[in-house]
Amino acid sequence: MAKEQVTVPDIGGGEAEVIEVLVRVGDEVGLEQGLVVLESDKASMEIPSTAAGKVLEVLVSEGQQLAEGAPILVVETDAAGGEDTPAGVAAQEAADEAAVAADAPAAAQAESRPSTLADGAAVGTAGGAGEEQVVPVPDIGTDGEVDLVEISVAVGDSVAEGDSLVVLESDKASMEVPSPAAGEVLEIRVKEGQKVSQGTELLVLRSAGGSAAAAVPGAPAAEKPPAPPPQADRPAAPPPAPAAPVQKAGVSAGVAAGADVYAGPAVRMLAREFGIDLSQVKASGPRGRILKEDLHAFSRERLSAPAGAASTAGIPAVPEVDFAKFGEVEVTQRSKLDKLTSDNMQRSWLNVPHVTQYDDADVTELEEFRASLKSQAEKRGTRVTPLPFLLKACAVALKDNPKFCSSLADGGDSLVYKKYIHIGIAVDTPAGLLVPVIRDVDKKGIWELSEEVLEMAAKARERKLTAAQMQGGCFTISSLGAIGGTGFSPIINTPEVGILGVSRTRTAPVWDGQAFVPRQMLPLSLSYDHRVVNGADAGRFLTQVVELLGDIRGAIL
Ligand code: CAO
Repeated sequence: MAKEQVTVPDIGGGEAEVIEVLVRVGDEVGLEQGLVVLESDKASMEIPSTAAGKVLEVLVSEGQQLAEGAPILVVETDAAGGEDTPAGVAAQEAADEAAVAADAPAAAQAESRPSTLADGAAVGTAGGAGEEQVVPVPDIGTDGEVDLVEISVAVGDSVAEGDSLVVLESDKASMEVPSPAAGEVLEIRVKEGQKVSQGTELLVLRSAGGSAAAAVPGAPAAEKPPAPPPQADRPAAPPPAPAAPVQKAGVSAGVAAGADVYAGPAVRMLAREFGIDLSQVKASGPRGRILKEDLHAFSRERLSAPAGAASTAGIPAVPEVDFAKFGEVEVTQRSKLDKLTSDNMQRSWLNVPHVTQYDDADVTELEEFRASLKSQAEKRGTRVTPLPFLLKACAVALKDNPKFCSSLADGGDSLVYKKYIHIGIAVDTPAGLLVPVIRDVDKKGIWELSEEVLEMAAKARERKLTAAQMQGGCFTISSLGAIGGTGFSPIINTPEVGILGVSRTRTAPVWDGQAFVPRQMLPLSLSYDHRVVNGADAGRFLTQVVELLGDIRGAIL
């Protein structure tokens, strides 16, 4: 009998979080058996055992950050030898190396080494828009074959650079292959279910721009633009969107597709075996990860449901209609972001009893003050819209009305009061709705907020927001002021409990006690979760926001 310590192999540098521990003390493990699931910001991966035997000690727990070499567990093996003998260590190192070669997370590896296949070989004239290029499977960190589990595009689709083209899956990781350039899909050269390896030609793309397509066959990889690392099995646009928060979307590709779903390779494989569409499964794992138990629960629920049962929450499904019977139609695929938003809107609408309260703020003086800042703003290279003032006013009201800064927990038994003031702003982008979060609004001034709003909105429109930049909001502002309208009822961005809708400022006659005078009136609508916030709380909150906007000194002092 000997004791062997299993450590984290080369995971491509940096640290990764333990999101699942797959074994317990006393378990018998075999060589290559998954021990823990690690997740970095690029990939999630199962770490295989480099020793066979009985688990004596588990040295990690969920949530812990691990780097290469960190001990995971101690296994009692059949081999003769002392504890941690040099031979044992050498064997361990050899095994680690083998594990790296075979199993290291594809995404992490792809990131840590130069791309050998860059992003596609041009088959047309090099350079310039309209060029055709073949997109192959990039360096996926293994020479072996992996399954092509989903084709995310169709011939004729327009794709942006970085859009997912296909989803690949090995027994250790799943990853999306991003488009190397913006363009149109001319031909698809693979089928779902097919085995592929590095270099397999996936599709032909006619590039819209030309820069990425300027790669010439045979040119050294280093001269080509680096391939964006394959994305891990996480939704592309994670967290909140106002009424469009995180969570996973449905995937149209049918049973067990779920490329937008956050789940590990083993779960995806099981879902395919069971014929389960992962987008329908409720996740209970950390940060919305679907676990095997969730699949079992889903199957049990489905089996016990009466035949022909209604859709989720017992609500009868809207029947599908063949609109082509009535005239010409065009069917388009919805973007992932649209589907995420759709799911989140529905979840919030069905789960949360919404009430919306309306009021108008007299922003006449505020608008004068804002106008007076114009030349200063130009000098600073920024511009000041009403939004930073709304952020400041809400920050004060959130502090004074802490229920608006809370979320339900423990199935409704507890309320979590957040001591920070992070506010999300809904941003309308060509791809759909995104909600970057402005942190510590209470601690920032108008100039800083103006710059941050502009920066976040620009990042949102360029799809450059990180997951972290869309998480942690306490409250959301959805401003349609630049677009128009006199009022609307925003849907709460759960698990937050309030959202402020902002419509267009208009000049309205206001009675000053002696006469009607023209005033600049800003329509506001506050939707709140009536399980947490009652009407009086909401009345106080909105009245305070209106007062602060009427005399902004109270908010910015
Ligand atoms: N009334 C009148 N004018 C307004 C206004 C209001 N309430 N709010 C903004 N404006 C003006 C701005 O002042 C700016 O004009 P000036 O440059 O002359 O000052 C102009 O409208 C354009 O503003 P903007 O849109 O560039 O900036 P913003 O700070 O008002 O908003 C952002 C930023 C990102 C919130 C906005 O661009 C956006 O995407 N809004 C849509 C949000 C959305 O879709 N909500 C719905 C979610 S639920 O489906």
